[in-house]
Amino acid sequence: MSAPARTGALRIGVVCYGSFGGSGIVATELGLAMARRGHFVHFISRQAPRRYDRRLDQVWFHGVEMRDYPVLESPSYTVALASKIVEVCEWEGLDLVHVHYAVPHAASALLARSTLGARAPRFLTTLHGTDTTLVGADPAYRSVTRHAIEQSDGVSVPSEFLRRAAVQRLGLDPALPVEVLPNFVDTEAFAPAEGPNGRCLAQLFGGTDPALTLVHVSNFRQVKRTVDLIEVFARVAREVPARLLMIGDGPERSLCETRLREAGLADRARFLGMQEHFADLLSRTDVFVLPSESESFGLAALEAQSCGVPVVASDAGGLPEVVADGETGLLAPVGDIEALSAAVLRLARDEPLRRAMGAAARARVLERFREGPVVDRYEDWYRRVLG
Ligand code: GMT
Repeated sequence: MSAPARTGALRIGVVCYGSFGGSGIVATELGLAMARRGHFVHFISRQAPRRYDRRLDQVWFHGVEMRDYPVLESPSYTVALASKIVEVCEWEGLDLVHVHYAVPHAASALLARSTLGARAPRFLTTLHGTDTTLVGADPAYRSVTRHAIEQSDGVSVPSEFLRRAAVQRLGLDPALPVEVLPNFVDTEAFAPAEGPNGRCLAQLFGGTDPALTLVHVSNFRQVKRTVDLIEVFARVAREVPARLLMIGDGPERSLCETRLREAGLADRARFLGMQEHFADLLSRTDVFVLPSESESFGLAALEAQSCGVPVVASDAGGLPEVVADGETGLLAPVGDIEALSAAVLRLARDEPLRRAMGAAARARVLERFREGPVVDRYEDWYRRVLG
């Protein structure tokens, strides 16, 4: 297998979760962007990543086969994934394998590299958030996850926050070189609304009342604190005409719907569930709200800002690196319902401020988080690791 020229096409393996989570989206969008640049990209996961585009040349998907036998406690995804990585490396002659979300992907990669020996490609690991702050930090996973990350040929994180958290929570060697490569967004796909405003929202809410539309997008896991958002919405709706758009699905969704019904506000909210294409709708809302307990970055907040929608969020984790407090949105302490509500009401009552923050949000995304320049940085990282 000839070593890739520093400028030649690379053969890249991408390991990720195919689910809707931010890490799967970043992994998929990065892989597709690399394929559009002429590289050969092989996705390896349980199910095809959500935004995986089968029409693109030079993109393949390899499903991890899980086999269950009575003797096994449970099918071993870690071993099955490692075997699939070995197989794809051997058959496709990969130059590097980039795993997203360390648990258990970094361990599978380490196992695959050990199996391949001298034939092994380079292995890179990107930490995405809960693999570091929650799951990976759990004593049940911590020691092997830390070791596997430290054995990677390269490590990246999306924020300075997560770089620090990897040392503080996972005990990663502080001397380990870690690249900070932020989430990125297709600023043409996620762009400010054009044409008559509110068309879609009027259909959705069955009326064109000039209500302020709050929006939230997530996997409704506990870490998102979506119930806080319901509390905030109830306070805001008492003060101004408001409606709430909830996009995504997950364990806390039913509780949110129950709380809204209890508050007599169910008619003011729409839950759309998982959505593949929601950028146009997102661009027609007024304030994006993300009250998370923790966020390594906050990809959904980035996508909202790219649409020119100001963000009200908790000052958790990497969010202050994404939302410029007072410039592109407003931040408040985690769990502080009063402060979050006051921030939303401040934007609700000041349209010029809301528009100015939306414009500043768009400008900042174009300057710092546009897909092209960030993918350039990933590609540069790949080539540096390949030497
Ligand atoms: O947002 C989620 O909870 C899904 C999670 C994941 O692991 O896929 O997303 C993480 O990775 C995203 C992409 O790097 C980040 O934008 C999210 O902030 C991060 N989530 C958390 O840290 C909770």
